[in-house]
Amino acid sequence: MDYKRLLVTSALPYANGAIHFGHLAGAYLPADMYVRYQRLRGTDVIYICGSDEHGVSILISSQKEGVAPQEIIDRYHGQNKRAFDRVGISFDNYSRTSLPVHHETAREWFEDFKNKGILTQSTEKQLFDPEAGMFLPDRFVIGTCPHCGYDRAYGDQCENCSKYYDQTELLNPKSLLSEAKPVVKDAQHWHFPLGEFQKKLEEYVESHAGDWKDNVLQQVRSWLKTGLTDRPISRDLNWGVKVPGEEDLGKVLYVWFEAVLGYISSTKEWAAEKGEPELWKDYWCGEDTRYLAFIGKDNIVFHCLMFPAMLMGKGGYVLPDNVPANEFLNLEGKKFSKSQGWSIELDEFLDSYPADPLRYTLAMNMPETRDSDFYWKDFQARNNNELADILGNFVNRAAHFLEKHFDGIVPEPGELSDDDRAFLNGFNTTAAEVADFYERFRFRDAVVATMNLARAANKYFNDREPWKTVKADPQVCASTLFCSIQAIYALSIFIEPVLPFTADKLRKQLNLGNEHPLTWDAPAVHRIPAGHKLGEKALLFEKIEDKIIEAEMAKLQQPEESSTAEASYPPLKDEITIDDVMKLDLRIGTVIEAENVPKSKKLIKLIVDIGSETRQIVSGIASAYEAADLVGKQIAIVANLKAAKLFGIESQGMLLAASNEEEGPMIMIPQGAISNGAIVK
Ligand code: B3M
Ligand code: ZN
Repeated sequence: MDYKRLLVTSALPYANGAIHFGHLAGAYLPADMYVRYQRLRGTDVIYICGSDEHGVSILISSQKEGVAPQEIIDRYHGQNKRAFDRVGISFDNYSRTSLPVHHETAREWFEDFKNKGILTQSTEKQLFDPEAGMFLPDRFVIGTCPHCGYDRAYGDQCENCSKYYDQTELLNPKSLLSEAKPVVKDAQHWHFPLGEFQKKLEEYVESHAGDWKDNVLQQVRSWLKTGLTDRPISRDLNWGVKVPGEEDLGKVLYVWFEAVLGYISSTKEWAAEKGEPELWKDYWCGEDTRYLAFIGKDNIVFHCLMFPAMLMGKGGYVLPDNVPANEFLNLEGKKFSKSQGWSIELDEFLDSYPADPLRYTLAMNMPETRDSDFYWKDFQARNNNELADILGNFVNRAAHFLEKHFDGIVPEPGELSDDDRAFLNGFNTTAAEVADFYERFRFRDAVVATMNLARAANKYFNDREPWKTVKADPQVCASTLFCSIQAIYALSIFIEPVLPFTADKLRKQLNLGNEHPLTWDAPAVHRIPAGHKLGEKALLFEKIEDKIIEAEMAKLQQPEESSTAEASYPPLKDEITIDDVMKLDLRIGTVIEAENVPKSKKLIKLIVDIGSETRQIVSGIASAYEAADLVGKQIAIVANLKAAKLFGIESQGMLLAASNEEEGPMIMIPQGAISNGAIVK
């Protein structure tokens, strides 16, 4: 698409918690890399974001902590804004939806829809808490999912099966406000007729079939296939943007209806602060604007259907040209969960480590097409073996050599050899390749291609052996150093989107002024001239020792005290094939002896007859079973598991049991008698 200016937004994080690595890898780092790349290209681009400060999630936090919602949003808005800044997310504006400019904008949009007759009003059944005396927002009611039977399902969507439903469909509903059983009552609400936009949205989505990511297209198409229906856009709450004309009725706009408009109000704030209050219109209403909305996968429907329909209904606004949604990032194989202590807070992390190695690690593991993980060990390896040993090493060697043999001054090169020229030409290739990856939102590939230049530079330096030519052929040595310095210059530009702090250090180290352009295409044409004196050497990356990483991992294993309250299960593991299942040899056996392991509160030692032989198995089930009660019971075991020692006692297999933090373990027992050795499959 040809365009004159670029508008980039990232999802507005709720101001009720600290942003963590998952958020960063999902919606902020990719957008920031993209925007930084575009700035280097000279594109007219603005990057807009802010805190989402309304909605029930804020109220829940305020209720949990027993403080006013305002206190919650003030705390987390400040904290998140600072954390984003520290990790180098380069917003042009980071606003907040509690500002008057946002309330005015949202109310104006609502009134415009109302005046145009787009909105409908209807009465619907809603759960009412007779004790608290109020209608219950979806997140304030819990019950059994009508689809899968999960018994801690919220009023709008089941966390277990992901299905959406109406809160009145919940079985055995319970108010989270008072524990009371809610009653069904009539409530009046405004609706946005999403269904009427079905056709236009289908055309819109299909016009992007060639350029939207598969995960996004698939989700949106399946929504369209199911058929879009009207969406209620008002809520009975006392926190949010008041519905115009109903200020006294305790009605506010549904948070999603107004939060997406936060992008626009944030842009208005940006323009006003620039002293050009009308400038926001160029970005939102100019036909030659390209709009990109970066989000995580849970926000797809709002950005690909709801918001576009609202923009269509308002008229004269640009629609998202792309919505490059990422999947989720997990932590060491498990979902991030602050309440379970399975999380790393960005702010805290940045107190101990610089931002760039984190940005690099997250970019290399970006959940672009499927969920991915942050592993501490991987972070260490990326920092030590890639950033320090490849990029840092090359820069150090070249700068050190230059200092030692050329007083830190770029030498006049001799006649360049084919190798030298090929090396310099390689910068063009890198520039083109990396650019292409960014344009296609392939961030990991972009970073790999960038680092390949650092790899090539190391190899070049090795192959040219300047430590030999410095005596044998000074002209050749001068050429090698001349080219190496050009490579540092090129790297300082190409790494900027992913390693902005390091890029800054490199520019300082190279002692670059404005005469050496900071643009994407510069390394292909511009050279740091002979005679230029370099600045002071910088330490680019510090290696991280094993014991530091081990300590970090140990911290993760100790959940906060409050953790058990909200037992939740890790996400399902990756799909496997029947062949994988067949590798397990599961057998039925009878317990013929059982005794507690001395000095252990948890372990019981069992002797199990599995037909062909007996096995000794040590199992952590003593909290739930008396050893004596187990004798004679049939159980299932993994029979081909390599033997291991537990508490110094050999265990030749593993017993199958179900458990979570509060319940169990519960041994898996066959429903009827079956002979020992029978295969479980
Ligand atoms: N605050 C939801 C979320 O953080 C929501 C995004 C709003 S984007 C307009 O996942
Ligand atoms: Zn369910």
